[in-house]
Amino acid sequence: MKSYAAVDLGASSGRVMVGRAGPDTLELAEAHRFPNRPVRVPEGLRWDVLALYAGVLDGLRAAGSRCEGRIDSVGIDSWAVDYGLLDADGALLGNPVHYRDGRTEGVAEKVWTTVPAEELYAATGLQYAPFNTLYQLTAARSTAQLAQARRVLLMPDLLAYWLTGEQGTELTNASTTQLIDPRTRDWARGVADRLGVDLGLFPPLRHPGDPAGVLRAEVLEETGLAGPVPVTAVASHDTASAVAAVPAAGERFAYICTGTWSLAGLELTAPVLTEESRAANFTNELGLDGTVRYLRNIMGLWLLQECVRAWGDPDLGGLLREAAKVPALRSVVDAGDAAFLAPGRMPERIAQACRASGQPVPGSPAETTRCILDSLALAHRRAVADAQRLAGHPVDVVHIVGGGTRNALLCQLTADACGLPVVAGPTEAAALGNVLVQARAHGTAGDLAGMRELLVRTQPLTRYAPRGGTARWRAAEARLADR
Ligand code: LFR
Repeated sequence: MKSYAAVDLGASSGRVMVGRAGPDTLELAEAHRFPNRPVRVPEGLRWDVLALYAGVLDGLRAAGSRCEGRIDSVGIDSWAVDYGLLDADGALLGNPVHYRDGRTEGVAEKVWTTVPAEELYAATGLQYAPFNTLYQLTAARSTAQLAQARRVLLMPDLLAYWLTGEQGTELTNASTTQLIDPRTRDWARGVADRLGVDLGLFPPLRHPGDPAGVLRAEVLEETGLAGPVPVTAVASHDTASAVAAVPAAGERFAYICTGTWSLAGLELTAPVLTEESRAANFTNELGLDGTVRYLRNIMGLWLLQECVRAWGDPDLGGLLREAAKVPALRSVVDAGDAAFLAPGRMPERIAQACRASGQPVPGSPAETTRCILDSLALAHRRAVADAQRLAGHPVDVVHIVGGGTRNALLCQLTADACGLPVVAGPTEAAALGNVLVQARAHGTAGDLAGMRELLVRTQPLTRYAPRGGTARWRAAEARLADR
């Protein structure tokens, strides 16, 4: 059996996991977890990428000590869209900008005066989100840093570069830039030309499973690993790795990758580029093996994380138990609303959204928590239903993967709201998808269907049956739509 290190970086924490995979085995253990704390400096909100890299090195050392210093490969996945700029010497220019930074406000509207939103969608299939890399690069246009930049590296590609000295642009993550054509799975050169984006700044595309270099000698020394250790490109967008690890049998399934975000949708074989799909703000991101991740971004547990932070970090278990006792569906907010994107004052912002829509204003933390979970379940219901309709692809089951699988109330409410059975698990889906792609590249895992069979056989899954009462969810949905 081989051992793989999966570096999985989320918006609030990073982890290095050790995965062991064989024909009938798939095990995952956490070697190291570290916080990912964005920092607000006078210029705006930035990622502390050096702290992340230090966490990765610590994690590789911890991973090695679990495997007598022998790791067969390393793979890196992270959140999407963000990037670092390198100068002509290959040195990083400044801290990467956080996608929740305000610099992209109003930028999309300016871009659309050159390439109308409809054309942009038809060419790239990407949802509107203010932080798409295209808008970030446009916002950075007149900055000294971009003028000096000779390279753009997406976050996992930047860390891989520091580990190996080699540069590439991994495709699944590149598909979130709004500069990729999901039909050709190559750069959308026409769009880039019209918008003055220099695609030459990106190193060549690489695909999940491609070799991405070997750990540099200094990295081996610092981590105590025995070389050579190859780095393998995985589906480096965390959501792409998580979708690869959805333990589905067959094709009639929807998934919700839960964590800071809820990414809810379908796995398709071709993008849906219709005007109706654009209006519903569905995205066509690229997945493993020619698949398309047709999904909607929903604010996700970010809403709760930000409230919990504002409340001074009370015990989450207790809060959820209290929230379960609060009457259902008293007030709901639109969990897809970009108004909730920026950090800060979340309980007040949720209260304000309820007040403005003439609903009871949640008072206690338990009531606010209930409002958030009901709103998320409702947004899950809408996304699963809209995706099926827009793609003409019916489903019988909803898979929930990621951190939200630990939240039994959210899983049950999602089953109730969707009126479909929910299968929850695995929690560490992104890390498992990361490991499986490495295992396949190194000869110990099968195709996507084979990977999923292995997941079904090896991972603990929890099932939630819908408890009825879909009419109440339908009514809540109509109420929200009316406002
Ligand atoms: C989830 C995720 C989403 C992406 C958002 C911002 O971690 O990668 O898929 O839309 O973060 O990058």
